[in-house]
Amino acid sequence: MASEKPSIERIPGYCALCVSRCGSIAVVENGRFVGLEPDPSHPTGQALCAKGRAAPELVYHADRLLYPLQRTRPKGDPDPGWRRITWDEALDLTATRLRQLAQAYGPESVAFSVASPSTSASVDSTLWIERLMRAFGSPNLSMSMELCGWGRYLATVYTYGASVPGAYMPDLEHAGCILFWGYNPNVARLSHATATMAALKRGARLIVVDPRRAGLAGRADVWLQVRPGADAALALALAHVMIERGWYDRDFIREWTNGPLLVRADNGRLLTEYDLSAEGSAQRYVAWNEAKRGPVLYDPSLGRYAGGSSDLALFGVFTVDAPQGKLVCRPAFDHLAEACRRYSPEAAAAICSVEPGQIEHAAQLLWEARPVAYYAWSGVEQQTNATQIARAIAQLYALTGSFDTKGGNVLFAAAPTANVAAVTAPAPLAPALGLADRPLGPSRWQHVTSDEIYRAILEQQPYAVRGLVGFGANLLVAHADGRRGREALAALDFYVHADLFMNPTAELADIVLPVASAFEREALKIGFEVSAAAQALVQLRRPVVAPRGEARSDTAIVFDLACRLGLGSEFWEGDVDAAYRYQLGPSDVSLETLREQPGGVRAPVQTRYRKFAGQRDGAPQGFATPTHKVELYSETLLAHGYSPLPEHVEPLVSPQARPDIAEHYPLILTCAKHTLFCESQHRGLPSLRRHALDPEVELHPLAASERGIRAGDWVRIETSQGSVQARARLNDALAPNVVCGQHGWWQSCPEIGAPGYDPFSRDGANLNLIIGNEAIDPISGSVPHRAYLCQIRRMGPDV
Ligand SMILES: Nc1nc2c(c(=O)[nH]1)N[C@H]1C(S)=C(S)[C@@H](COP(=O)(O)OP(=O)(O)OC[C@H]3O[C@@H](n4cnc5c(=O)[nH]c(N)nc54)[C@H](O)[C@@H]3O)O[C@H]1N2
Ligand SMILES: Nc1nc2c(c(=O)[nH]1)N[C@H]1C(S)=C(S)[C@@H](COP(=O)(O)OP(=O)(O)OC[C@H]3O[C@@H](n4cnc5c(=O)[nH]c(N)nc54)[C@H](O)[C@@H]3O)O[C@H]1N2
Ligand code: SF4
Ligand SMILES: [Mo]
Repeated sequence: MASEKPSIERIPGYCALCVSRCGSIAVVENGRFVGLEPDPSHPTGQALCAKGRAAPELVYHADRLLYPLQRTRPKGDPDPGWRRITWDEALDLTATRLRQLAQAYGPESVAFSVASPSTSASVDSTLWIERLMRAFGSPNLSMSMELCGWGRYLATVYTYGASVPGAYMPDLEHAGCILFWGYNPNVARLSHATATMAALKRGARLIVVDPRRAGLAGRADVWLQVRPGADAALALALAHVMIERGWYDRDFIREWTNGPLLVRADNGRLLTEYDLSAEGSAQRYVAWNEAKRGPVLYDPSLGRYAGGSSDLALFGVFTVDAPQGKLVCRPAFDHLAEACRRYSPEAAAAICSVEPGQIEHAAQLLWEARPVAYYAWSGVEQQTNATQIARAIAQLYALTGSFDTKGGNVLFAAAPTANVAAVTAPAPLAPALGLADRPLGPSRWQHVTSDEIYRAILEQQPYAVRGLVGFGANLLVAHADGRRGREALAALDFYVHADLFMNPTAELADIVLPVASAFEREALKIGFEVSAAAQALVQLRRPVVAPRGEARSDTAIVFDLACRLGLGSEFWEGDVDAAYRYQLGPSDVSLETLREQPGGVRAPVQTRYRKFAGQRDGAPQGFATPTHKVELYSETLLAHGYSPLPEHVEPLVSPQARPDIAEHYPLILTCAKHTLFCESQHRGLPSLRRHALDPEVELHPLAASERGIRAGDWVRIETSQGSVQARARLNDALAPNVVCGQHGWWQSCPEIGAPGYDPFSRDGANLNLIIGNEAIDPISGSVPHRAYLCQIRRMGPDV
């Protein structure tokens, strides 16, 4: 019998399921998406992970949301009574309710939440969602900054005036030494993992800081097995060794950091010209010139020291004449060196559990194998001392002089585009929820924590939040304290949630909107981050197949909703192509060219290095900080009552900080991502779940045997907040007092008989249910997901 030849289409694009955005080819057979393959011609297309290969399963999953739904029964009722409605009904109702809330209580009473772009295709729409939020007038966006983005995107602004890493990405292609700190690209970002393997092959050195021997730690020249959350002590110790041995870039420190600026002994402020004379400017700073043996002025607007920088003192005590008498001062760098001196390798070892010899070795490698390229991520983000860790690593990095040099952390050139997250006619925004409590934290950039939203709903503090517009975000599972979150979301006047699946957070919505997956929609991506060539690529991803049911892209939802809210003028009256054209305006790339070339277009841009040294208006460009230098010493932090220098602060829930808790819960609890799943997703996909049936907790064989636990036993993870279940996995490369859990378990996979887990019950496996939200980072609000205290018990009839 003659069979018809199948029609096979191969569509170039990229997988948008996680931050890696791997270049890929989608295979479509007779109109059905059947496979995703790597596209080695794409700068991120060397390989795909199992999740990417499972993309067709995701698209055709039986639980996909296909139609807009409206709740017909009260929240809290086990049956929400979902009723299918039309898009017009869903969006008209949403627009009406949101407008009512804005009129009655101000637009700040509506918060927006978005699934993190690192774990989802929300990246296709985040700029437009932010634009909608600003056009609507809300300052409250929850996008996991306190869990995943603070150190990488915002905290380092206080040191470099820009995010490092984040904006300044590791130039793995040319690095001499790669430093991964609380970051495991083998699991988290395949494109970085392959680039690192290539770098190792050509002889680059690698340092990994991780309590677990995970991923590339096994390939590292030095693996520093830090105690969870004690990372700042380690960074300060590395800096100490480098400063003591003279292993730092003196020219960079003198010319480009605020290290030479004198600090007044009496008040800790940077000495200014105004301190020296009433006619002087408080905007000009003072350093000590050793050749002249006297003070010299530094004017940030000119970016220059009178007499140049080569003779500036970095160490010493200097006395200057001031109208009110003599002022004793020391250079900021001397203060930094002193702060680091408290962390000799021996002293630090007692805190962070890394051997002194290894600290010396790593410090030497950082110096001798430079240029250094680094990436730090969630291992050091979800910490109660996340800001201090980010600062300590940032100042350590400054010592190497590798910033924005070839092979260092570089702002790769991308096609210039219009900033579409900002609106054309911005209305004044109310302060974001957390701003009064943590004025230097994410709220400064309109990012709020989920806990701040819960407080605003339940306690109307600092003001009431009554509405929530959710694009994905599974807040109740992502964050500590999901039970309080559930109570809060149930108390909202109105909650609309757009998603691929009905997650435990969406279940509390009034309206649920079905979202097209990344493979059913078009998206524009400017730059692929992992190298200069990748960042120059602009790609308009084609839809592979039509959306299932009535699903629509987030972008389409945003534009349609905006028009119904009367904000059409900010959204090209709903014309997404017109919006893309506006976005691409400053680039030399047209929408038509992008449509013709689905594999992407290289923008005609060239990455330059050391941009800070380039001239602008007759002065060096410098850094976007108050002193226009890298701020090793931060007066901004000082002015808000924080330490101007990085310091080690004990994690707030650790054996040292809370011996009272440790008496009952002696083990340090950390966690890590799953290779097969993104955060709280993907457990319903049979090809993935088959290889990871149950939630697991890793512990050392000694810790296990002391508790009568064998590999594979079901155990209870108990903390002062409650307990959940997991299966024991033994790992003899862990410290005996450290255990590592997994978060994100709730979904079932009936096809292979794998169960779901109630995320709010002790019989479930939601790790974040047993992490408290009281102890948080005083600057960012980051939570202790990566350093907490627990006990593990084998489950039996009574446990
Ligand atoms: N204990 C512990 N907790 C953690 C972490 C940890 O390591 N340990 N990690 C934290 C981190 S780093 C993060 S970023 C957060 C993540 O938390 P979230 O940002 O909430 O991410 P996910 O749990 O992946 O949930 C994503 C949701 O978005 C939906 N979705 C996927 N793609 C799209 C899309 O294109 N559009 C829309 N509208 N929806 C989509 C998915 O179906 C899913 O419901 O969790 C954090 N929580
Ligand atoms: N497969 C997969 N890929 C993902 C995700 C996913 O869930 N699954 N999520 C995406 C998201 S949202 C993010 S934010 C990224 C995150 O990417 P990563 O930050 O790389 O993710 P993790 O594996 O959670 O954490 C990295 C390492 O930090 C270590 N660690 C734990 N505690 C500490 C500590 O106290 N100090 C130090 N130095 N290290 C510690 C862990 O052992 C782990 O190996 O991955 C993205 N990609
Ligand atoms: S690492 Fe996997 S999930 Fe992430 S973009 Fe690549 S293929 Fe997709
Ligand atoms: Mo994340």
